[in-house]
Amino acid sequence: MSHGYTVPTMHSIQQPRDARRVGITVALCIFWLKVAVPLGAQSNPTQEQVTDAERIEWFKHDKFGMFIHWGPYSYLAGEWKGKQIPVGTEAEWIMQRFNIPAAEYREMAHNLNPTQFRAEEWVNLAKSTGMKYLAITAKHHDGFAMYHSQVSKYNIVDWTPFKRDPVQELSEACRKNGIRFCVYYSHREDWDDPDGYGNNWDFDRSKKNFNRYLEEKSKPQLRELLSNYGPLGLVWFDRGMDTPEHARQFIEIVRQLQPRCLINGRVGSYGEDLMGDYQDMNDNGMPTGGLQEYWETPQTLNTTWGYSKFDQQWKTSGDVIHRMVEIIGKGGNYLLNIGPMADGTIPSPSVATLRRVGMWMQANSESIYGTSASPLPEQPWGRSTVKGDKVYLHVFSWPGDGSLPVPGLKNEVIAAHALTAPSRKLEISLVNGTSLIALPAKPLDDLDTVIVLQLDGPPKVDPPIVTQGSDAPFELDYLSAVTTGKATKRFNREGKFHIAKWTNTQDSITWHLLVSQVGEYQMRIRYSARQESKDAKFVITAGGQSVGGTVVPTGEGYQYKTFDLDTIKFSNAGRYVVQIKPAADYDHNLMYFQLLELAPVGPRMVE
Ligand code: H79
Repeated sequence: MSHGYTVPTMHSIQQPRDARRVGITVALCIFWLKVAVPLGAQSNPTQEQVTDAERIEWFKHDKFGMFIHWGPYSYLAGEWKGKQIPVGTEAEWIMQRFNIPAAEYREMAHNLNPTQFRAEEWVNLAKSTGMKYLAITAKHHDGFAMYHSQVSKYNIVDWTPFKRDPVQELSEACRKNGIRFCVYYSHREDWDDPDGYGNNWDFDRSKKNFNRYLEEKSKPQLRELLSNYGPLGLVWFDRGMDTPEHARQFIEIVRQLQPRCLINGRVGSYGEDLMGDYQDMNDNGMPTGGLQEYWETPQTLNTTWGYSKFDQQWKTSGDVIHRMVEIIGKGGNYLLNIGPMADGTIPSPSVATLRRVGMWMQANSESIYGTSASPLPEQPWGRSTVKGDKVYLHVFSWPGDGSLPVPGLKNEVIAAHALTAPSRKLEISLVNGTSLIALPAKPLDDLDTVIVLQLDGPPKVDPPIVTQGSDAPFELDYLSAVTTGKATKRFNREGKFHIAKWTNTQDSITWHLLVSQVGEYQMRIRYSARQESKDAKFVITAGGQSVGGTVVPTGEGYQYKTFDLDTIKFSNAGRYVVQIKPAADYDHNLMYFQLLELAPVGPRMVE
């Protein structure tokens, strides 16, 4: 292995930049488009047909996965020439944060030599934690391949003394142990490639030929990963893509080579339409609930993805279990990251935490796998998950009086028991519509004791009723809204929530209000809207009144603004229904709705 810096092989075989830009790029584009079976790819002769629902079935069942961030940045461990990545930010971004020249970073990468790496041990840790899928950074933004790539010598086999392929070893260990093997691939960002996104300190942004990067590195490497490591559970893309068209090309490659492989939403441009099979929340994003497309949230165990020797801000096992239940109880998947050290050792606090989570999972995983979002709201004592006619109550804080209140369930509760003590039936009483479960004196697990409720059918609850504080406005947000038609609760690129996809009069959003202050209310609406929505009309109905409005574009992306509307009057105290819908049928989204506020105006009476 040469330790002197050599021009990257991939680049060195290429002609001078100018020639490369014109001729070779075009030729290669055509080559890839026509041949499309590079580098030992197995084509998909049967062209197996898989429906979207079939493809995502395992993912919705399995819920919990292991994310692994591992690369040359792990060797730096958050430090470059005495400068530190501040704790709380991502150590795998070190090359970008300190504008490390690609040539120096490449030199450094020769040092990666994970002699302590044992694929079987990593996979066993995932398995014993109850994780069902495992996704490793095959290439992060720094451009270094953690597998044996033929596309670029800048990979762990050809570039380091290690000379082994960890992606290969992990894929085999996963298969042996029944874990779905998945890869993370940063398809847009590449700080090593002169034409990739992100490195503007070495490479002149205006001279970049992004298409060359896509055709000569990103797509060929993706094809390698899909061709050489057996069936993949999913490809986890990151940072989005510059255009939907480019994103579609990546989707097409995955579909063609592995029709069963899932694609996460970050393959796309974070635009209006979901691209790929499911949405990823923001990094470390916590859900507020109510989302209507399937989603996952990637999360760290401390505050970095790649290993940092400085970051000791570890989540506890309790944090992890509570987050997991919160996420799964709101309808998503939990992808929890470890950042192994450069030598292949997993930091011991991570291992200790995961072991405790694994103990809990061993006894309680019935309340996790195969469950779905719970219609029960958050409770002061914990959260819940649902499977068929069962509700799993996850009790994080044990009630002092030994009585667990479960308000709002419209079903009959037939029986109750702790998940780990099924033979001991718990008494159930009903007081003013609230079921009270008589608990044992002490929790059976300090972190989360699961109580199973057997119901007379799938759980049913009334739609939430929005109440008002004295003089405070009603806040009608996406979460308490009931949607019909195509109106969909989603999150945007910045992780902000809104309602989108409503185009015609059948697509409405509705709230139930309990009015206690009689009188006039000023309505204010908060939304973001694209130019296409200019002058679209909407109508708000409440208490027999009807108020119209016209959409005003708010600029590119998601710039939420608040607009005053007319007033409405609630003449009597009591229940009201408020609804918003498009006033006509459009061929575009009405608006990205966030909030309707009803603020009391003038003198009024409290009844
Ligand atoms: O792989 C992990 C992150 O590196 C990656 N996604 C997860 C799964 C990621 N890609 N982009 N981002 C995260 C957005 C990150 C922005 C930041 Fe920064 C990096 C904030 C702090 C460091 C950029 C550089 C903005 C400030 C400095």
